[in-house]
Amino acid sequence: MGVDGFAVDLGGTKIAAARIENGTVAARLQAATDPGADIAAQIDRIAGMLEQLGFRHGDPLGVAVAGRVDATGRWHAVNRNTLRAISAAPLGEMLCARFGARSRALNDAAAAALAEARLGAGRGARNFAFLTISTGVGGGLVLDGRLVESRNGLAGHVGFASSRLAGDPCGSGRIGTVESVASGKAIAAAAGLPDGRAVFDGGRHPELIDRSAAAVAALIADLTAILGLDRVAIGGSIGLAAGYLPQVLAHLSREPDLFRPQVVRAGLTHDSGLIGGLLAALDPAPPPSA
Ligand code: BMX
Repeated sequence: MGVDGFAVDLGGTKIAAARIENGTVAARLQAATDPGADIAAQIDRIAGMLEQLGFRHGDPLGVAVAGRVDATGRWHAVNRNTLRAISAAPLGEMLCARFGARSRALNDAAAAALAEARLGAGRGARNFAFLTISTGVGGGLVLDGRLVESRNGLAGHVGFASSRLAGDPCGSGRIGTVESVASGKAIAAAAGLPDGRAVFDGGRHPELIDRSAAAVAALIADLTAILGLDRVAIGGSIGLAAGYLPQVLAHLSREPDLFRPQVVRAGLTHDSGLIGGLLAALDPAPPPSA
């Protein structure tokens, strides 16, 4: 069965929509995410983009979203500062009603992990993690070829683990998370700039980029201690920015060998979430058992 259909990747900063043919993006649209929009407005935005791409009701559709999607298909922001109007929203149900029964929603980083494990940088790795350093810090864990999921949709949200480099409140309600120092939003807030990429592009505040890389390196070592990771792929607008991965590797090199898995760039780069969303729609794993 070919990987053919449509996908949407709704992140905290941008929405991408794509027509996918034989596992690669054939056409792609992108727009800014409205962080204050409710689910109806988010779905209307998605519908407009899909229509431009030639989507027809009933076509396979994967929708990868920032936030957690629980086993009932309800969508919840974990970082409530990123998506302010999304709480227990009936995403699965509304997607099926609007776009047909072959639509499927899941977390964006989990989708990307699935794509990287099957078709990208994770191929051949037994215990694999994908990390996105973007608006937030997201993750997906694929152990023995199976995506780690939980009924509440929280599994893989590694950005909300604690960091010794952090101490400020996080939009998740925790204090001192990896996301609160390493994400694009955290870097931008510390620099007083509109977004993390502006910090990169301006070449200012290298200490903030370095702190992000150090926090991500420590997270990788922690996850390796817990899960025995063989390989980690790094994606996301910050994760894929020139010079970022070498800084993560430099910090990771100070860890003992035992806690240093192979760390590489996401092979599918900015398309991981899109391709993973469609993979999930084409082969919907049964919801996690109770
Ligand atoms: C946050 C969280 C995750 C998401 C990650 C990356 C929200 C709204 N988001 O940790 O669900 O996977 O950010 O999201 O709770 P992105 O917007 O950077 O792609």
